[in-house]
Amino acid sequence: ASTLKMLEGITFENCLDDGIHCYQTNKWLIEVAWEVANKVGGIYTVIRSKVPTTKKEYGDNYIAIGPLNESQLRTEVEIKEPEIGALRTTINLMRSQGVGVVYGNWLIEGYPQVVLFDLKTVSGRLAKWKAELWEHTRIGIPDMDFEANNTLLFGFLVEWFIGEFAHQLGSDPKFITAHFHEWNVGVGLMMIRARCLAKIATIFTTHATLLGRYLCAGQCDFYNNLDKFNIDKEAGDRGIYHRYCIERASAHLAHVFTTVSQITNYEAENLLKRKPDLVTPNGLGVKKFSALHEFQNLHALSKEKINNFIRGHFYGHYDFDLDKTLYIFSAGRYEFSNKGVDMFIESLARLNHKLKSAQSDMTVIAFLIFPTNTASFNVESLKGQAISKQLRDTVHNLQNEIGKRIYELCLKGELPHGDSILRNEDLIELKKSVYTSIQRHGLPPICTHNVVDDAIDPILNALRRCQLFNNRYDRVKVIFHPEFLKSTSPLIAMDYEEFVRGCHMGVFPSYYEPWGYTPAECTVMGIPSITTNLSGFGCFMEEHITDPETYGIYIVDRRFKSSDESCEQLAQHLYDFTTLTRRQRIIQRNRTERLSELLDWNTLGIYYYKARQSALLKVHPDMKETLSYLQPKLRYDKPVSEPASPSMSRSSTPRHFSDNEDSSSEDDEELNRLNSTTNSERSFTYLGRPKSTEN
Ligand code: G6P
Ligand code: 1S3
Repeated sequence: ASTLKMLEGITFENCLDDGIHCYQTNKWLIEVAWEVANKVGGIYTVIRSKVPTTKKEYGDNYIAIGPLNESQLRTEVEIKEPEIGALRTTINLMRSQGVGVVYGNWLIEGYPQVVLFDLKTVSGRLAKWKAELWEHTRIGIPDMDFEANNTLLFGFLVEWFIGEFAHQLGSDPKFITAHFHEWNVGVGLMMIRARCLAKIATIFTTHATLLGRYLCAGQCDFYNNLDKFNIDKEAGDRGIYHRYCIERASAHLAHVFTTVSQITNYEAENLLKRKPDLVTPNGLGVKKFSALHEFQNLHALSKEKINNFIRGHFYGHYDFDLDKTLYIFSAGRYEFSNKGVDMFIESLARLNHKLKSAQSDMTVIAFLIFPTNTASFNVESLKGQAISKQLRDTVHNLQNEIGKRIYELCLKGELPHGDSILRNEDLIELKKSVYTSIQRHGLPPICTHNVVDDAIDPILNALRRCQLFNNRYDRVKVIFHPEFLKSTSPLIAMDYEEFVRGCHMGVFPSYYEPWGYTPAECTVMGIPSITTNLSGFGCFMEEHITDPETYGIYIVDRRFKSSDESCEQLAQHLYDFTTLTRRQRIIQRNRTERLSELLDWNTLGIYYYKARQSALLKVHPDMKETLSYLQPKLRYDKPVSEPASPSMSRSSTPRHFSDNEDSSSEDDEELNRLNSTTNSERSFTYLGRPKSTEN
């Protein structure tokens, strides 16, 4: 924020002026999401990472509400009782009516207060509330849709809570905003409006549309037909009409409707029939390092851990040079075509062919991390790790022994030679380990686990169809890890963040991706990534960066090209990446990491701020004069050392140098400059103008 202040005199913190006085103005924010203290997917990341910025504005007048998930409660929440006041009275009143309410602090940065409802305790009210929903909205929820029934119970509880809380705050002027995320909490918003709760400003944010997700998964030409779908019929055909109605009603009833990207903005306009008032892009809590090269060191450390796994996994076939090996990966919710896993695998096959034809000495190892049902670890994978560990231990012991022997000899004034250092019995010990490690029947496995539906698993079948079997002659090797990464795993003992840091590139060629946190996470860790112009993140980066490729953000065109052309473009990006020298990769990582500030909530929080102010204005038009508005303009120009028309290499890559080349180059200057640049000197602008100049 200090950068922004220096540059323009207007910062996110400036706009928090009324936030600083939120106690005096009685300003409250209640954020409602299914994923509050309940990790399911991307919305958890949105809420969690945004908390520190939100709390800057609201302090303890921020309350997050979610459903109680007992399996996560102990690790996510410190349970407490609220202090005396409106919140405590509200919770106690609900409890006295038999509602199970857990209050506490979410164990995340910012330590916000959370209210969680135990839906079991109100199941007896389902029929009554269903009837009431029908009365107000004519939306009927089928009995067998267990999930939708739960969303109904939750919605009624949220409305009850907010209504009571507003009442308990008393008759003084108060400014309450209730922000709802995604269709599954929409009933709460609908009931606030249906029961005409006065002066509650409501916001509905959709992170994807129900129909969009379903239609895309069905292999249709989604984007060219967005304005042509018979949406009621499509929803009915898929058995989600009632859910769709809740989503659409929530979007229409909210004072302010927002979504996470321009592409979903367009989708929502067509499928929900309301154009979002605002796009609220997703940010991240960016870790600030005191020295910029720190994240590069972390890359090297994490990569070494991956190297260890690879040595074991490819035992008996370990004939490639890890110094000339690149680790790329894709990861996420297992939606095969929506997340572009189909295209990734096809491009890997093409990359394999390109590398072989060019007789490249590079090896690419592609990890696919998509959880699905598994029976157990693959025995071959475990065996590989055990064998390499045994060899490592043998060598380590021997190393110690040899060290001692040399020391003993030297003490006696002798110099070590051949047999006196490495004895016959040592060689026998080594031979045993080496022979076990080279005797392998079959190829290194393409999957680390036994997948339950092996024969019909889409990833396994695509790998088989493309003949990516980890043969010696393959320059592209593949490893499907059908489970999220854990630091306690006997195979890849790393958590996700550590793993990403150790890789060279993340590849996310999504077809349906309203935002896409995975490439954003790569970016803030300084890891280049490939995404598409159908993902919210890809479009956002294209909009704000003059030449994204120079910053390690590759965007495949899946919108205006055929799948075959997109696949070729992806394979070419991957191939070009293999031609970079280590030096160029380091420079590129520095540039990628520079984009962190763009994705930081300290920057992007402004959009949520705007949404809240707009919603409050709708219910308190008298506030108008006191609000200041900003029009953020974020732009990253080409890196200074990037020539306007590159003399060598493709325009997207840092300039070409060999690893040994003399170091008096422009990119050296860039390396030095980057290593000494402080955050406040980065070429990042943020332009503001007051509300009065806006239309
Ligand atoms: C970081 C480290 C360097 C290391 C390099 C490897 O930049 O600071 O010491 O040589 O990573 O880069 P690579 O792209 O080959 O993994
Ligand atoms: C959604 O989660 P998903 O992976 O099902 O919400 C995320 C947070 O806004 C978003 O990043 C993602 O693209 C959406 O698809």
